[in-house]
Amino acid sequence: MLTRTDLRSALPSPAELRTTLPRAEVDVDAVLHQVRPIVDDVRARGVEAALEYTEKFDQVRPDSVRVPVAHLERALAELAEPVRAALGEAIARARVVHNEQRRVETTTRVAAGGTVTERWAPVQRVGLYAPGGLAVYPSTVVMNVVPAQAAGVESLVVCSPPQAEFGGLPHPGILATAALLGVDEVWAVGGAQAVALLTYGGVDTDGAELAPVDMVTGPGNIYLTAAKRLVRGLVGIDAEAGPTEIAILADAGADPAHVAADLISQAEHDPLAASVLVTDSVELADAVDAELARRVPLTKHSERVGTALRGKQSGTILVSSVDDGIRVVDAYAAEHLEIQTADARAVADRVRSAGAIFVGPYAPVSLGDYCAGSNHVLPTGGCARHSSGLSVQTFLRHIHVVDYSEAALREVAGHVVALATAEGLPAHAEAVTARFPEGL
Ligand code: HSO
Ligand code: ZN
Repeated sequence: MLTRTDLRSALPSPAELRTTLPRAEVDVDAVLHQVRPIVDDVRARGVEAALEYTEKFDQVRPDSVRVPVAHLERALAELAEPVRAALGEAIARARVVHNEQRRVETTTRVAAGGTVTERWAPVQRVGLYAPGGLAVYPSTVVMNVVPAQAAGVESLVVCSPPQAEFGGLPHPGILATAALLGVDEVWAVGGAQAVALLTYGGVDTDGAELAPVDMVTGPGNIYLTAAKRLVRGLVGIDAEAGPTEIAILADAGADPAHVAADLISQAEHDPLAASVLVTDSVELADAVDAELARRVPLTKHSERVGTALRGKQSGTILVSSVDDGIRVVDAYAAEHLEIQTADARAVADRVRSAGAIFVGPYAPVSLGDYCAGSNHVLPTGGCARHSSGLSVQTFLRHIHVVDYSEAALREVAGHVVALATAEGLPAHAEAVTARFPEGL
C-alpha cells in the first residue's frame, strides 16, 4: 500500500533528501489572491463584511459574532460525562507541563554598575482559532489555550466558524471546551474573515466592541493559513500549519500492527495527511503493508485514510541502518516522529529535527494528541527544521532591560564612540559624549 523508496545502496545528502522524501505540496501563495480581498474587505467594513463571508462560506448568519456566555455554559452542561472527564484530564496534564515551562527573569551583571535583565512579558491579547467542518477538535482548543494561559495572556478569544446545524453557533464541543478552560469570549466566525476580524477588530451587531488581538494562533485550512500570512507582522502568528504528518522510524523489532495503526491514525485527519515509515527492515515493511491492507478497509474513515496512504506524501523509506534512518528523519523534520527501535530513547536523543518525538512502543501519537501533557500544535511541512510547536514561549516576549550607572557607561564609552564613528554615525557617539562634557 505504501510506495517504497529504496535508499539502501546510497543515502542522498541532507539537501537531496529534502526533495527525495515524500511530502505534500501545499502552495499557500497560490490562494493569496483569493484571500486578500476578503481580508481587505473585513478591514474596511468590519463585522458586516465578516458576516457576509460567513453567510457565503458557512451558509449561516449568526445573530452576533460574540457568542453569548449562556451558550458556553449550556454546552458545558450538556457535554457527555466521559468526554468532560477526559478533557479535564487532558487539560490537567497539559497544564502541569506548560506551567513548568514558564520563564524566569534573568539579570546579568555585565560590568560594575551595568546590568541587562531579560524580562518575560506575555502577549496581551490572543485570538485562538479552532477549525470547524471535518476538523472540530476540542483537544486543539486545549492545546492553544493552555500555553497561553500558562504564559499569563490576559485576554483570550477563541474563534470558530458558526455551523448551520448548531443554529449559527460554533460546534458545541468547542463552546464547552472554552467554558471548561475558563475562556468566556468566543467568536462565531471562521476562515480568512476570522483572521481579518481578529486582526483589525470591529463592532458587533449589538454595538459591543470586538477588540483586535496582538497574535493569532491555531490550525486551519490553506485559506486560513494564507490569511495568517497576509496579516503577519501586524499581528504575531504561530507556525503555518499544513496537513498533519507522522513519520515512524522502526527496526525489525517493532510490532507491525502498532506501526500500521499509528500510520492510519494520522492519515485519518486528512486525505493530504502524510504517513511515512522509515525502516532498515524489509520484513517489517512487508508486515506493515500487510497490516495496512487488513486494517484500512475496516477503519471508519477508510476512504480518507486510503487516499492519504496512497498519496505521494506518504510512503516507506528503506535504509541500510538505523543510523541512516536518523539522517532521513532529520532531513524530513516530521511534525510527529515515533521511534520504534531498540534503545528507542538513545535513538530519540540523537534526532535533531521533529515537532515532537514519541519514544518506544507505548507512546503513540494519539497519546500526544490528547493526554500526554505535550502540545499537539506542531510544525508541519519540514518547518520543524526552524520552528517549534505551541508552548508557553509562543505567547511570551522577552524584553531586555538595560540599566547602566554613570561609571559603567563611562567605562565603555570609548568603545561605543569608536563603533559609532566606524559606522559613520557621529550622532550616536555624541549621545554618549554629551553625558560627559568634561571628557571621557
Ligand atoms: N494530530 C493532530 C491533532 C489532533 N489529533 C487533534 C486529534 N485531534 C495534529 O497534531
Ligand atoms: Zn491527530
